[in-house]
Amino acid sequence: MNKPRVLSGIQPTNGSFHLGNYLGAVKQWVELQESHDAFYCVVDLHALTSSPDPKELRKNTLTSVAQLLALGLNPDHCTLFVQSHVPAHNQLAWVMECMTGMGEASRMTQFKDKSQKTGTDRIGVGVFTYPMLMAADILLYQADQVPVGEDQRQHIELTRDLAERFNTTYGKALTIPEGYILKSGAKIYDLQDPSSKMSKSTESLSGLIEILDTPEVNTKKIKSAITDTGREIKFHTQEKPGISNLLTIFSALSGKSVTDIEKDFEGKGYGDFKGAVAEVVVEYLRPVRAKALELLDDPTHLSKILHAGAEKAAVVADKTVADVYERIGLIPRA
Ligand code: ATP
Ligand code: LTN
Repeated sequence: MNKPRVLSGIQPTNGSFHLGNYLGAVKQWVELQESHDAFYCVVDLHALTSSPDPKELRKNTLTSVAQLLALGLNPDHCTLFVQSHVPAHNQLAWVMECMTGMGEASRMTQFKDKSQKTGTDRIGVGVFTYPMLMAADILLYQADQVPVGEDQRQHIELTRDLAERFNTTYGKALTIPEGYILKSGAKIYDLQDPSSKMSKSTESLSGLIEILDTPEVNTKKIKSAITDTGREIKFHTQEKPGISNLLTIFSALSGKSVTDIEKDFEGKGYGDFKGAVAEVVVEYLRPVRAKALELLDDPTHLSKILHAGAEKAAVVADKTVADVYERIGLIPRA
């Protein structure tokens, strides 16, 4: 009963997750569901910030759930739900927005990057308030830990600041969460451009390993991954970013240490190595893809899981909202 609590979320912004999402986040979700009281959500409200087509969003939300189950989440061991099914997320988000300074919200790297790309005049306000909704997601569940990739570190820091600010002003009502960010795997890089992270919102899909892609497509992508000068299979992020990225992937999926893999490939070339990486990735993902496609054939089953998840999540979330509302001076409805 007294297990520490974890919460995390993933956006349904694409038809498939990529290997970065899995190694940076979801792999840890699967492990933590055994040792922690785990809450995981598909953050469809966050996905609205990228103005998705409604049909696509519906499809991607269910596909996200199917992938999470196929990758190993077990609804008997964790609470799996869709963010918009629990209205408390919006309720607490507004309170968080009222406690956040314009300055600190403007300093969020994700907001700065997106507003630079799109231009501040045309960017939606949702991109600006995104981190406060994320803080609400986490604080509602009194999460102790938040398993995410490296790119989310700043959002977790803001969440901690907001929780501390709330507790100092209104009394200790919110747990201060910590990021659960691994040293290895927290940042997987694009296969074609190992200086940027593997990302769903990339322009070219050729550097992205998608969980639901066919074995043929993924093999081809890995075999055409950019490699570095030299011939040695050695982990060195500065001199050999491409090979290092492939070594990280190989090691995470095979369970072998990077040093052992380097030894196995002593005297061999990049071609052999890429072939071996492709095999490990494809064999790892083969049953996942099959399971996800099978789950998608039965949307009623998925809906049942999500219904039960939302019910469980709402009990915890509503309690936090009631406490927060009372502390900040909102009177209860009679
Ligand atoms: P993307 O950048 O690929 O469009 P995202 O960052 O917008 O994805 P989500 O899909 O919500 O966001 O990410 C889910 C989880 O995957 C987060 O914990 C995030 O940190 C992690 N993640 C995303 N990309 C990578 C990556 N390249 N390496 C490691 N973790 C990643
Ligand atoms: N911003 C996160 C997704 C996210 C999240 C959360 C992660 C939304 N709410 C709560 C952890 C906890 C991202 O990965 N882009």
